[in-house]
Amino acid sequence: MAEVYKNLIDGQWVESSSGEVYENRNPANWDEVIGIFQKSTREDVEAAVEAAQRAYRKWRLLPAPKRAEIIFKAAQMLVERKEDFARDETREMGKILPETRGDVQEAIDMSFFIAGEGRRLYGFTTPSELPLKFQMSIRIPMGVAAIITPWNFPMAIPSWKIIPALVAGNTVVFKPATDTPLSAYNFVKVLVEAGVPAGVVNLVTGSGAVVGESLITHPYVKVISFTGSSEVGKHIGSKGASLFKKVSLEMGGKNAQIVMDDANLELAVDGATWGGFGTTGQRCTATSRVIVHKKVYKKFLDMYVERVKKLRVGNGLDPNTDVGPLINESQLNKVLSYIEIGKSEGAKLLIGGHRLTGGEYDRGWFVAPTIFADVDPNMRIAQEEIFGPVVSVIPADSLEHAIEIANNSKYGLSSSIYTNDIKKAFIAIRDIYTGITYVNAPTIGAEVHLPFGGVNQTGNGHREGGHTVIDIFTEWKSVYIDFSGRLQRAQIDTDEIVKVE
Ligand code: UN1
Repeated sequence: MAEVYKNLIDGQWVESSSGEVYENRNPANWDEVIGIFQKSTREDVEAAVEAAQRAYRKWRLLPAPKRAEIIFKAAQMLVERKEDFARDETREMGKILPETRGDVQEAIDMSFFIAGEGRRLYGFTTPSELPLKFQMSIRIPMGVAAIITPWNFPMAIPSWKIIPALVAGNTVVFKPATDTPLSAYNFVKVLVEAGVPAGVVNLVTGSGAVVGESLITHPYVKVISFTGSSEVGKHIGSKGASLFKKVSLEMGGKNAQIVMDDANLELAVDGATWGGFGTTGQRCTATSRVIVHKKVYKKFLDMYVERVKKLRVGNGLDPNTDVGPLINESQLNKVLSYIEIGKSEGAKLLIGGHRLTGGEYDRGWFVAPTIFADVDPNMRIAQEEIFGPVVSVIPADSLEHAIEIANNSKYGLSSSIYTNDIKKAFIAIRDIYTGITYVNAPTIGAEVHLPFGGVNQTGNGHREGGHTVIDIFTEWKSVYIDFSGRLQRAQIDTDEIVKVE
């Protein structure tokens, strides 16, 4: 019998008021039940938000370096449990072990990095226009943060949000993706064992429609941080705006890798293979368009197909596997339907293009790595996020043309250029409109201490990662301290200034 996992509310592991549960199954082998999780209700969310609101009163007053010490301890515990957590993650999410180790590592990196922020959380001072007056701007925490996360980075992405929220002095109600609740449980359990007090972090599993919706609309929730589809993000953004909540959204991508005629083609193929098919293409940073200079187009395609042919698809726990399954049946159907769309649009299918069947494949959601060539930049497969192992290759006449194609997107998360010409690299950095640009590296692989996020419909102006994430979870308060002993009027008593020695 699979283990039953509970919600965490006010420091207690509790069942949902619904009395209902759901099964979490392995996408590489759906006979395997990973665990049984709570199908939570509005009442559960209310209890969690109220607990977080109560806990906030004390947590915000604990000095930030002390809050950070707890996070530092959690980071050390994550290091100790990395291997077990990676295995759990591969079983529930499907991506290969080296990648799930990387996912846990990203949570470790974020925790150590933001634990350091506990002794910074910098504000600033600035001179006054009036004499004998001091002024500064400081950061203040906000209250209860609602954290809603996707299944593709089930420990890293929650850490990007929960850790800075806590160090900044907020309390948290966390709703993880229904497909990956075990990694959420593992992460939260570490926080509790590291010493995060009761009510400061609450975990409520269940659907977006019930749990997510009641969370984002709750009056006590001050800030919402969401990563997921642009469709859901649009809903959360507009709902949050109508309720005057701060909302940070991190959504889709249609990331392009440009390959110039002077590029190291071996390296460019490495990049397009890892960027396109790592995580089975299920990253918001995944390379889903490769824009290749016409002079090397044919050669690049030959080399790319040869390389992708060698990718071994299978269970992510098998050390021989390069590419795991898709997360669930609906993603499988979505990817297969985009492959049909590509064919009917007239793109040239070079490799893959079908579901894998036979043997272990029949028990999971496996699709062959797929490359379309001769893709027109306006085709749907070049415009819409597929979130699977499907790459569209597009020819370009020049650097300017390649950049124009790269920018022809409603998204704008990541991008990359392969070139050995420093001028071309800097022009690409200047002119590609995305939140991230790589030079001679794939579109995936952001590190936690740089701002992470995108332009256009990828985001709404916030940046996770880096010190910039602190802006999401704090408000600025400007403080003016007049020590002149008299009334001084800003903008009015301008002559007074002249009189002062
Ligand atoms: C995502 O794609 O949803 O930069 C997050 C990367 C990872 C994070 C990806 N560090 O590819």
